[in-house]
Amino acid sequence: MSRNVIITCAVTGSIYTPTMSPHLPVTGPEIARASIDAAEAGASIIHLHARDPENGRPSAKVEDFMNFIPQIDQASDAVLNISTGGSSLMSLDDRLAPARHISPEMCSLNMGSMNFGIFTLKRKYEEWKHDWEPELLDATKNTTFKNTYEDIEMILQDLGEKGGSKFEFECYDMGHIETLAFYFRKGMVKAPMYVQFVLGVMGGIGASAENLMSMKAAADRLLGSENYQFSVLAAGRHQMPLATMAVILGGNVRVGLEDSLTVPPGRLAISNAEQVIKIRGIIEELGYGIAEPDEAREMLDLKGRDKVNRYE
Ligand code: KMH
Ligand code: ZN
Repeated sequence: MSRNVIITCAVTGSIYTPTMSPHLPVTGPEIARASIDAAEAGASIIHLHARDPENGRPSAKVEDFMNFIPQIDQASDAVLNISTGGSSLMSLDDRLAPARHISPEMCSLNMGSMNFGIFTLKRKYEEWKHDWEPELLDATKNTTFKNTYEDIEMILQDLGEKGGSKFEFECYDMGHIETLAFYFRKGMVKAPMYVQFVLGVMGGIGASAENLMSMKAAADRLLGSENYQFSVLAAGRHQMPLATMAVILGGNVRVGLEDSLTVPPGRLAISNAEQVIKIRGIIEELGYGIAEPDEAREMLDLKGRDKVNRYE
């Protein structure tokens, strides 16, 4: 039986840096344009981080988010999904400020503390556009991406229970699925859950077909297949192959320059929309359809666009 697949596009993130690709959106207008084009290409959810418009450094300032949220909202009906992960070097309070302000239909929720190593990206480059880039990459050798039980509970209560946002549960390892199951059993998380299996981040599970199968089997067992939808995000060159596997396994996909700067067979993607078009083509070739934003809203039981604070 045919079904429709949700494409999420994560347009800029906080992992890659401006030196690594001239196509990485940085300013408000660039992030807005990238998001609108990705939505037009078929993404029904846009996962958003902000950057300092002067130098591209990851930013959690509400004003930087407000330089693209209204524009995206006016030009498309895509679901806005605001990161609460920010970057592993930000404090939790800073990370949460944009989602607290916007009260989006969706936001990310990282399901455990971990080493989030991006220092190995440094070796490919000799010259940098900005001093902060190599410094930030190096700093991830000695920082923990902190997502304690207390942090998770605070986000579930503040943004979920009070704000009505639903979550993209970012699971980088098997234990993160166990933690999600713990909160589901406690009644602090309700079905339908949207679980993002994240593969290939250094410090988390590796990007392989076997690992994806194991994560899905664990989620089926611990959460119950009727209680959740899954999506797959694989870092770097693994992005398209594992997204394709996600579709075949009954799941959804996430692409975007947050997770990979390239398109197969390994050249820089010229835009986020290019990655959306690539995975959309694969999905349609396999005989599946694309979920429109309102269908994604229904599948994930979202509160609706009218309950998002976009403007102040
Ligand atoms: N950067 C991805 C590996 C978040 O924004 O909360 C995971 C992510 C985290 O998207
Ligand atoms: Zn993110």
